[in-house]
Amino acid sequence: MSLEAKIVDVHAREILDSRGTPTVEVTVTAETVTTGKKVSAHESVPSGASTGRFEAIELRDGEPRYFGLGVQKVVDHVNTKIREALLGQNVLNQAKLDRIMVELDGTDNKGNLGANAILGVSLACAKAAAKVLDMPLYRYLGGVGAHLMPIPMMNVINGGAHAKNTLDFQEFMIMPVGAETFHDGLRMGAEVYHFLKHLLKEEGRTIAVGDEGGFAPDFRDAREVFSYLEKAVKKAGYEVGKDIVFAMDAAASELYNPEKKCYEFTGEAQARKEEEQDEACESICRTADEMITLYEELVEEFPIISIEDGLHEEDWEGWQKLTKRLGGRIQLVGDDLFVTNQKRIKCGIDLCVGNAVLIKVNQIGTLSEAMEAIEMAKCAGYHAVISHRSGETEDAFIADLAVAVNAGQIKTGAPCRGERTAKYNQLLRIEEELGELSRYAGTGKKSGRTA
Ligand code: 2PG
Ligand code: MG
Repeated sequence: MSLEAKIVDVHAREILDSRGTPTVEVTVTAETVTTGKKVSAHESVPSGASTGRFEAIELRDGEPRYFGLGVQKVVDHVNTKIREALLGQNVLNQAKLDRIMVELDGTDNKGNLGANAILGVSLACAKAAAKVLDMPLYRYLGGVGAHLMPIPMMNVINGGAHAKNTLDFQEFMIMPVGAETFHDGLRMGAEVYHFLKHLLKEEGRTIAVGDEGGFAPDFRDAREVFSYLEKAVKKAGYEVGKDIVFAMDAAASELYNPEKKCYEFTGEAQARKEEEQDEACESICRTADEMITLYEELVEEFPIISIEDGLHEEDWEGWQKLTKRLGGRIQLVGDDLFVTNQKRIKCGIDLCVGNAVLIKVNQIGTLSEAMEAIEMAKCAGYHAVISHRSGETEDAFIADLAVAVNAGQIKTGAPCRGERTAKYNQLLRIEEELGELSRYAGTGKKSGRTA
């Protein structure tokens, strides 16, 4: 007889995320039928700033409290409709629980109950189930094969929608690929982060941080940022391109102007205007072709191994060109393009667009669908990168998920701000627990200092 643990309570509450904006937290309680043992687990829901148009719907109250951003309606959906539908169900039956909620919602985009309602319950159920079985979450989700520690993609310079500076591209990341272990990689990344801070300080630039913990001073453009990153890596005693490589998220949907049919770089124009007193520089616009050329140049000049959302979420043709020109050399990640949605990922695979999928559980709204999306990506030879949102909480579910599916990469911000380090610290715990079974997804060929 298979084990049964009945859901005896589902309860949601409104809490705050890392931007001081309300979000949902759900507690699920389950009782093992044979022993009467009760367990509870809670999990909260993240929220994006540069959200893709095709993401599942995040419901907000739209009332005066919290400037319309309250989630009391969502809390109510969990505490009434969803609770009623799930009471008595076996918490170990994740796929069925998720299906019940998807059917109860009845829409394609979870717009009735809210993806934030459904996801909170979905994740809390998985956590409760792991507790019923007395298993670590990554083991429950991934089974005996879960062992691969992801390379952190650490977003050390923030721009775009995550900072109020002149940087048009959103994220500039360092990846400690040369490390032999995850904890070694995390240390290398954190050291570079601190050297970067010194460099910025020395030059009198602000060291205030953006939403994901990266520094957010004004920069002229991507080239200037990557030059800084190179300097910081060298100062930290590591070899650029071998120990540490770079990645970026252009978040190009945010830059696209559909009327002008081009990508607008307002920050770059402003920086140029100030720096060169070039009054003529009102705006800088780039076509899709010019964007691809810019990426090619950057990839030539710097050891960039991954570019996310290089073009906007509806430009499949542009993405095909981008993939033809750069897909053989670097990772091209679809975030707003794929939105963790199997229909869009399938479309991308069929059109030979991109070669990696960013996985954000709240873009699709259930754990089962996110895991199916990972499976689909992997089967097609695409990488799956597990990702946080710019609005996060101290919960670390995605750390366990990254190891569970052996993703090999996790994007969860700078080594700074509690909601970012919560994920890195959970990975440290997992690595310690796995012991000799763990393997780091990097090359392990570090040439820099080993202290
Ligand atoms: C992204 C994410 C996370 P947001 O674009 O990849 O870094 O940002 O959560 O604001 O969509
Ligand atoms: Mg992105």
